Amino acid sequence: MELQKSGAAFVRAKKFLPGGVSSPVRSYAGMDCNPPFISHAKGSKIFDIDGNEYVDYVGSWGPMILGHAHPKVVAALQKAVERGTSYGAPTESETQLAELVQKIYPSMEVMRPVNSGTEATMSALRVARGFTGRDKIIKFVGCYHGHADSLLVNAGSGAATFGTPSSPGVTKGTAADTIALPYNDIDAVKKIFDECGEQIAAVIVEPVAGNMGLVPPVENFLPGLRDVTKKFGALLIFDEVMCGFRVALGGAQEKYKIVPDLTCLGKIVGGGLPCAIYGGKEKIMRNVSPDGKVYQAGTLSGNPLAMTAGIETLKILIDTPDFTKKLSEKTSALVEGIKSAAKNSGVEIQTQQAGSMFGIFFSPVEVTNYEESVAANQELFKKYFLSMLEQKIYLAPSQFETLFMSAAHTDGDIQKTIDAAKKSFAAL
Ligand code: KE4
Repeated sequence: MELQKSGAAFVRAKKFLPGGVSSPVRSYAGMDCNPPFISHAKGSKIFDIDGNEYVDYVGSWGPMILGHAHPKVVAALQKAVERGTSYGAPTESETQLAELVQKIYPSMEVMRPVNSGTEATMSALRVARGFTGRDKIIKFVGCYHGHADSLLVNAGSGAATFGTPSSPGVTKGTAADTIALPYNDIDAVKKIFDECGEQIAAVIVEPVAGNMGLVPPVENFLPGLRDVTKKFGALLIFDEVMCGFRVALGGAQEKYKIVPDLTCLGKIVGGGLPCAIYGGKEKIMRNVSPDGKVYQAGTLSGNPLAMTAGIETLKILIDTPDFTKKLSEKTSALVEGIKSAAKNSGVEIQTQQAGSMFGIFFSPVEVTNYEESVAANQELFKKYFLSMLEQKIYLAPSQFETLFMSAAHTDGDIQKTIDAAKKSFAAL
């Protein structure tokens, strides 16, 4: 596959940027191939600077649920940009986006726009600690909530432990306040609460995990988290940055009928521009400055262009009849096709789907946590990934990511992807 111009661009980029990228996963590290440099994208397609066209299932890691460059979003942005790009002052667009979000996420009684999922989760944790006056937080091994210090912490796999930093630069002191537990293990959570529940400010969870590959919650997990946090006065934070708007329009909290205390949204909520939102119960969020003492601020928070893209995107999600249902059905058609392609080639895979999120593990057993995800066959994953890329199917270059369907993907795209998977499995 012709990637000459991308190769040269990668060499130049590495002179200026760590790994030649603006975010690590884009570097294709470990995939024995350079990343295509992208020139543009439209609908379900993404195009690199060597002129290759791919069917795109990364969708900018989730935001592009409508497909790239949706005409209504583009038109709204073109108008908005002529009115200026940033004011650093209140605009009605922030309120308009908040009203749309609250329609879909009624638990978000009060909310604040920020610029990334990292900012949303970092701020939600600060509010939880400020509101409860407690220091410790619980997260789950394999869940990713952005790169805030207290969340870059992982336990030893499979056991409850006080976290150790998973990145240099995160201090032992910071890590000591983060407890990392195995995902889907409600007993481990109850045990820790019995030991030190009165010190725990919050449990933060990806209610449908997408950062260890796609791992849905087992039946008793989310209700168990809701019960134990209520019992000990800790807050339950749903990080729906990735699964929001995808597992259901109202996210995991709608699908599983759980009301969290705080919710973090990102990606789709900004329609592909830098925007995320954290929010929740009024009595908690009124502690955020300037109403309360928990400080959080941002020069570009509520940026009018990001609000415009988010508003246009959410309006389409809300106004299009059965949007989420149809997208899930399209995703199922692809997943079923991939599953039967693997079966016919005698390749053992586990397919996962949650609404319009999907993924596969090269594993003979179902994957329910990080330890089982790590045990999947990474070598086979790499061969599959490279073969699909060669056939112009653009997938995430990591076993620990999730793939995304968009409204722009056609039946032709899906058939092409299934045919490519058949060839890839046969070549394994
Ligand atoms: P950002 O700071 O990247 O906007 O959001 C952080 C974040 C928070 N919560 C969840 C559940 C997330 O999935 C993310 C970010 N997701 C990754 C993809 N696994 C973003 C891609 C990247 O890091 O480049």
